[in-house]
Amino acid sequence: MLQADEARRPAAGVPVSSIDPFSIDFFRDPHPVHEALREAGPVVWLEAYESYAAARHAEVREILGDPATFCSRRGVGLSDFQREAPWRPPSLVLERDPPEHDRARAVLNRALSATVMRSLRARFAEAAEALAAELALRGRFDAIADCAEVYPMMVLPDAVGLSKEGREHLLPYAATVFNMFGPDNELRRAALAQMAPHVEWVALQCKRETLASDGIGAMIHAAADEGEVTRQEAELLVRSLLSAGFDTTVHGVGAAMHCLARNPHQFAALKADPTKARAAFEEAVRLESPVQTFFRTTTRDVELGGTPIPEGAKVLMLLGAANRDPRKWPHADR
Ligand code: OVV
Repeated sequence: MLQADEARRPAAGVPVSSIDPFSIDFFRDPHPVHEALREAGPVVWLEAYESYAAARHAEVREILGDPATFCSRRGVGLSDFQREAPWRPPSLVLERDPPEHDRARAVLNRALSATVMRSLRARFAEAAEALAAELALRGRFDAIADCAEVYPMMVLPDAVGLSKEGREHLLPYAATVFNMFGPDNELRRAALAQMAPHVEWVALQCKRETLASDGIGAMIHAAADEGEVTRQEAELLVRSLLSAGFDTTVHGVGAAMHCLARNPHQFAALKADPTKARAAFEEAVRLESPVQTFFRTTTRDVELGGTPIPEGAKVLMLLGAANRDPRKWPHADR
């Protein structure tokens, strides 16, 4: 059992940091702070949040590979669902651990299978060509507002089978979900203050009656017809697509454009050999980490990178820092 004051300070010798990885100032230029946290040690104590943090690749991998010890079901934000009620019913994939996670994940995997992706490919490619042609005509454009935020909206809502009305709720909803993972700061309070209409629209979109009969949403509901999940679970799985499918895609496309714009030689190499597109995208996602952080909660006393961590502790994985760990990649920033 966790002693109240045991959770409030780390074991002797654990590096302590006063850095706030959820402040606007930090987001402006996270890389020097990531480096400082990586170099401080394998595990760092974040004074501001009384939680542990891992910024190196090896420890982040260890955490991600051991869900029995570093669990998701107590929430992957700062809030511990065992102490505080979650702001929405927990996600069946994000906020669950094996084996429950795998049952829900299997339903999503089928709805997002290679076969389904192949059936979408022509439409997705046509939309990409049309947008690229239009942007090329303009000559100059904002890669985020005019491309990264536009393209997913051209293809994903139709693929899921959402109603035409109200799609402007999607990106604000996703931003809400991600800001709610953080501490009680300005960003989270702003998310809380404006979320109601987005939450309401998304809940309605998750219903079988609202979804088109030939989309990815309907495929998820078909698993409820088979008794594999309940109707309510099917709705929550559709909600996962609407929570995690849009904003991450915007940031993935945005990361790729950002990296190619800043590395003209790499852009030229890609144009010379377009078969490298997949590798280039993966590398952009490594460099910019569209999802920057998630927490886990310890289910037992454990040692991580030689640091003892008590049961019931929040451990922040700094995915963006781990993705640029020179211990893993000698030229991690390149
Ligand atoms: C990976 C991720 C991020 C945000 C939300 C969800 C998943 C979800 O399942 O709702």
